[in-house]
Amino acid sequence: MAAVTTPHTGENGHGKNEEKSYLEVEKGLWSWIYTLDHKRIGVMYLISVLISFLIGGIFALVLRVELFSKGHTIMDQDTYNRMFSLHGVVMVFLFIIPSIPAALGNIFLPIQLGTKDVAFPKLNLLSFYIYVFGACFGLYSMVNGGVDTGWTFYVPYSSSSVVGSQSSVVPMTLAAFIMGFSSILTGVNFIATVHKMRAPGMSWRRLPLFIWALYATSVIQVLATPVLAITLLLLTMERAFGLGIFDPRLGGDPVLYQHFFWFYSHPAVYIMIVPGMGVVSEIIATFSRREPVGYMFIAMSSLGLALVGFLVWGHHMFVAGQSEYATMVFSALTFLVAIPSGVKVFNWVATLYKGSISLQSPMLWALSFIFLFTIGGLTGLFLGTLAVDVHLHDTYFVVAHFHYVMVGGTVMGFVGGLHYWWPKMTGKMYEEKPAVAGWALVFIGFNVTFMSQFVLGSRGMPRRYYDYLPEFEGLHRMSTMGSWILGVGFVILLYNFVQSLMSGKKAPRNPWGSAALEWQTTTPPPLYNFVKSPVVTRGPYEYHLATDEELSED
Ligand code: HEM
Ligand SMILES: [Cu+2]
Repeated sequence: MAAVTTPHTGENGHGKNEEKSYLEVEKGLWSWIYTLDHKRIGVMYLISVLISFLIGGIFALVLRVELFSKGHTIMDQDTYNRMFSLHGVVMVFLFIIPSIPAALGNIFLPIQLGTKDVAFPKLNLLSFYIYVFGACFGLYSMVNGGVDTGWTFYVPYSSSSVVGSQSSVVPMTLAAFIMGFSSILTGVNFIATVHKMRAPGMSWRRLPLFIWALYATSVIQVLATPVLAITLLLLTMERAFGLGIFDPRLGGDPVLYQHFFWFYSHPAVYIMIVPGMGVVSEIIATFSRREPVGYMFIAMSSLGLALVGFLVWGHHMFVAGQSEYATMVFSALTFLVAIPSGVKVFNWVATLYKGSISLQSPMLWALSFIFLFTIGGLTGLFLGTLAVDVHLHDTYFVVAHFHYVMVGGTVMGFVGGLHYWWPKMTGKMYEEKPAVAGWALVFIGFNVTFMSQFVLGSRGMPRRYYDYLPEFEGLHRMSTMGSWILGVGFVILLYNFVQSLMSGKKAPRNPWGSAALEWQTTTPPPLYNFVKSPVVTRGPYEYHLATDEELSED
């Protein structure tokens, strides 16, 4: 990458401090707590979301143990309800929504843009602390009785303290409310950064696909999250003062709650998946050593998903008492999602075709993403088909579908991105063999866990049930055993990362031979990302210009 100092960035590139890596310029806890460096903030997010993933994952494993055999296995019904609600809330609000944008995005968006930091570094730190503050409310409600409403907080169950739920709905919805602000602020920051902070020569057509994905995600975060915030605020007021907005006993309308909730939460599915798609686009280009086929199509389909994501929320309410006309329109609109999704999958596959593929661990995750997300997406079409959904609604088919999208999509993208960028972030290499072993176990375990749930659901096993009929026991056992394989896979991955931090080999500047900008700076990057501010003279995937000489200079 041609990197020369430009006159107006003179303060960058002087003195020894600028050449030290961001991990070394300052030491000690306070230098992290007060840091305004986007990379350090990203690392703090990364640690937080990994802790959340661990908590949510333990809940998942415990849930599956309860379902291993019918009847009472290890817990009573109420505890089960709390467990699956907490699993859902933690996974959605504390883990997958912030995972890629706030952790990996924070670290790599400015570097990929060739700039020193995000547009508003203080706002960035504030978003992190808002996230932590919100998460603390969540943790408080977990130890204070938990919630048993499901992660959707559907009314009247959540609004009524007389019927049903006696649980900590208020602190938990406040947690989601507060974390929403963190999400909005990160979105605003990224949008401003992409518009205003690009390095000279970094035109829109040269933006890495990860940036396009984060940009589309940020638009959704800014537009949709306020709706959730207001909904949860109304719910809290309803619960505290008996307002009667949603609760039918007070003259409210529970379907109204569902409209509000899904007007955020369907777009939120794209907050989860679009960044994963961005990561996958980067990995596929690097490990096929090829410019992505249909670069602009991949970029624009991210914006397309962001747009149609706003039009389909009613598919969650086909059987909730929505008008028949509305159900038909939402069903038809839902199929539109297939277009941008299909565009992406076709372009990735076309990139792989004739690419010179190297099957290193990040690539394994990217390929799994394509495979599993395709299954998740196609089964979404089943659920979007009115007549089929009447049968499948609220069965395990839905549970399997959204796990294929959220775990098969987002988590694969996140873990793949973690392997891809790990050397750049930490300056250390991990071992490839355990990385592949961990991947294999996660991939197999995941399919055993959730493929069986498609079958369970299509045979009529309802979701969120503590107990089931004897004929479902075999498949439930299979699912639970799959979750153990999955769990072991993640433990190996974690072990490998920890091992790499303690005794990993030093990472070279560009271990994968990528042409993209973030690999051209030193490893780990210096405080302001580049010792000399770069001037971009070509696109991020133009491999023919990355000469052997460039690739070997470390
Ligand atoms: C890593 C990302 C994951 C995310 C984002 C996620 C998300 C969710 C959500 C939102 C729910 C709530 C479902 C509902 O509304 O009823 C849920 C339920 C559930 N999840 Fe996960 N999950 C993840 C991983 C896992 C894993 C790895 C397992 C198994 C080992 C698992 C097992 C379950 C089970 C058993 C339920 C309860 C199903 C029910 O009773 O209806 N999840 N998950
Ligand atoms: Cu939806």
